[in-house]
Amino acid sequence: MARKLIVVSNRGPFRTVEVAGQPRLVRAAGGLVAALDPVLRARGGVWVSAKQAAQSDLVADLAASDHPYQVATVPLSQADTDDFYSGISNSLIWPILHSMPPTVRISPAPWRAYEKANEAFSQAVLDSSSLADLIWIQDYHLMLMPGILRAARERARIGWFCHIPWPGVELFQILPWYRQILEGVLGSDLVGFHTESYANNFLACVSELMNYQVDLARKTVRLANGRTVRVIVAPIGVPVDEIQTLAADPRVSAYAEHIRQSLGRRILLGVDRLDYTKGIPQRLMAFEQLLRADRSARNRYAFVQIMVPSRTDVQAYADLKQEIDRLVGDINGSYGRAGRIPVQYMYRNVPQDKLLAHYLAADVSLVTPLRDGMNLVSMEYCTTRIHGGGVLVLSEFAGASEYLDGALLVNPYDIHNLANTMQKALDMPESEASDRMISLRSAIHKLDVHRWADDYLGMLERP
Ligand code: ADQ
Repeated sequence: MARKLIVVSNRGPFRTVEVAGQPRLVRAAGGLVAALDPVLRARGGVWVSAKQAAQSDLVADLAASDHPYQVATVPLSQADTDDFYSGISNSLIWPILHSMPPTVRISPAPWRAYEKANEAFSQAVLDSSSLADLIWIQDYHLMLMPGILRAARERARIGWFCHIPWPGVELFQILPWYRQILEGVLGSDLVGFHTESYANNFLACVSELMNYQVDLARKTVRLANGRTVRVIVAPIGVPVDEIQTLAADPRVSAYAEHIRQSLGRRILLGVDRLDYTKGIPQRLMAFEQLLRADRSARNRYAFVQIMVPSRTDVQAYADLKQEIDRLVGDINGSYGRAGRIPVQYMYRNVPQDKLLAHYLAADVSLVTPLRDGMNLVSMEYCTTRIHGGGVLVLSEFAGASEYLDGALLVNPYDIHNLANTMQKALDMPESEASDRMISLRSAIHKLDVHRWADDYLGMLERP
């Protein structure tokens, strides 16, 4: 019998919204939830995550319902959450792992909150699991957890997966706690990354900063106590069948048609969490160049940017929102007229069927992050193109660019080239777009998220 799966991540599968004055749980946005929710639905298990305000009773109701997997929550104080989540994880670790060193000062106080949070998550897992279970820890918020669990349960099967990039040694060691972090991650049996270069960067950090034997060819680390940690490249994908089924729903295609009719122009689409790694201002500046270069462009093209609010309590995110608002205002002020607004901009969570309708409606998908672990939006776009067509413009700094043959690759820092690539995508002959999409869709099928989980968990299960 398959072992029970315990998935652990900071954010869980739900967020709370208010409907008619009552709190209600809906699926959270973001790549990690988009990937793991279908896996747990198919396989069952427990998802352990931080308790969000107002969620506890609703989660208890879920336990009593026929939800396909269990949900357990870890209570953290508001002060610890602020320091652990916003202070350390999202203000320091996130930018450094994306090779974007922060300008904030590193102070010793919040690190204790990161340790405490990792201890609290570990205790919750120890309380709700047995030695036979597979424990799969997700992402950079919980890098100490494998080490804490290992100290408590020497023979547990523990995996850790990094959803974001791993930088080179010189950047990683900016984090004053780099030893503790590496020691923590190495509590795992299996460490996973999206790409070869992230895995190699991690091994280089272990090799240069720790006193352990690293075998670069085999991707293993031998610890002082003789235990071996395996490092693997396990590129994530999207739930292909689920997305295709939804994309084929006539209500979704009718809504896509409605979007096309109401805009009445060819559509370029951006879909992102609002994050400075996603390159949204650069994309807007490139669109502005395209409009500036050709007076007729404003009548022919519309740019739809959908952004989900994210980390609003971190200053850099609030600043970015202002910058984007200003850019959108400038472009629409300069090039728009009644009924012909160049940039249509939504800043909210969009339900999945509506999101897929936008993918279906879009002639060009602009996925141009400055750096991105993988990027699921690029794959969601190609998965919805069940009738072929559509062009993907993809940053060469997204992990996905290593797998998605058929995309038009761009350097998102080079605004001029980005504008030219947008134009090239819009002008691409149908036969070329169709050939490229065939190649992209073949890559997407190989990257299916269920295959990703099966491969990873299969390896974690084997000692
Ligand atoms: P993210 O940084 O969140 O994920 P991404 O992989 O693109 O980035 O996933 C974003 C998800 O949010 C997609 O499923 C998208 O559909 C959804 N989304 C975006 N805007 C939305 C909106 N307005 N409303 C509703 N949903 C919206 C992290 C890493 C990535 C990595 C994933 C998975 O940063 O590099 O690919 O984890 O490992």
